[in-house]
Amino acid sequence: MPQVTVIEHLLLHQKESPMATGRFTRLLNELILAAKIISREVNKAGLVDVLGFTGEINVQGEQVQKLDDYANMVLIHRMERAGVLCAIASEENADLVLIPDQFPKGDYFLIFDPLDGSSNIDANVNVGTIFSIYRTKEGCTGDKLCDLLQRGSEQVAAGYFLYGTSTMMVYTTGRGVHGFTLDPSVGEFLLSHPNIKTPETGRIYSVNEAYWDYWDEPTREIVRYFKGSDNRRGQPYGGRYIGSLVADFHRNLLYGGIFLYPADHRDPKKPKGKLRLLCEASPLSFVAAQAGGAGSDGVRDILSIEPEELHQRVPLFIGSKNDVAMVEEIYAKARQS
Ligand code: AFP
Repeated sequence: MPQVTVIEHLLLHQKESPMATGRFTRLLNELILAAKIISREVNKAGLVDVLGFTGEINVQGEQVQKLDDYANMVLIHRMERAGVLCAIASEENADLVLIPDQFPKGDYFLIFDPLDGSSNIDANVNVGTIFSIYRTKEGCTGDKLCDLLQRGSEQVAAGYFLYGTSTMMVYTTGRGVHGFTLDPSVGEFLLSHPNIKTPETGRIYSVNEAYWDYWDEPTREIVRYFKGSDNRRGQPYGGRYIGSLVADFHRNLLYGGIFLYPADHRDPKKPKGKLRLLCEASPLSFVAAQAGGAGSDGVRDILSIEPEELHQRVPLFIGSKNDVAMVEEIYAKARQS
């Protein structure tokens, strides 16, 4: 079987993809290199002193794990030198990461979650890097947030690296979703999952049901729908929840299903749920949509939401199209009654 790398794939489809400019290819190359370095560290996590906490608290008020810190540092170090970015934003940094004056700037804006699911690292559970890429508007200097923030529908590319049984890269430039698996013997991501399509109706629901008491009645009705037998399948969906969004999302993308992280109405810390619009919900919703699925906050398509702040949180219902539509339908009925 001919083996195709990510960059070859991008270049082969250059005609369909206006993204395959030299600058975008460079951006992707640097991102891939950073992910390979992170993957190498994640893979030896049990062997060297990289597990546990650094003792610091990040912008989300969470303890920073050493590997989070490392992944963030590798990404920033590589990407600020790439010469193609106008600014960078990370889940781990409160403010924009500006491109230092000694490096050339470009016209892309990169947002990432360096190591999603990191609270699972010590248990050897799959974690991942989620990324989202925008082109900046003309005249943007990269130091004003208001010039950089755009709706998810404006993303030029998005995807994730999953550090699991093998390391994978799944991404879209708006022309389908493609998955590549890292072959450690050659050090390249090779095309393994061309043109991923997710089933229109899934068979898995993924939610942290421990929050049942914190949900409003329509949210409980939604979860009852998936776990009961009075649904489109005529039988309960299988319950699967890793607690590592990128891993839960990836499994559901391949098998069909829905991931839910609703608003916690009684938790003042999470009035909009826990997940972040820009570095988690938007990029994964772009991937889901390109695979034939959808992402919603229960009312609107995630990709249509106008961001107001860098670390904005949003309720997230993402996965198979019909399952996400059912969530919106139940919330809409509840609003009318
Ligand atoms: P960490 O990066 O702190 O592990 O958080 C992971 C995450 O943001 C996302 O990956 C999970 O889906 C979600 O949190 C799990 O949250 P709960 O523990 O509240 O279910």
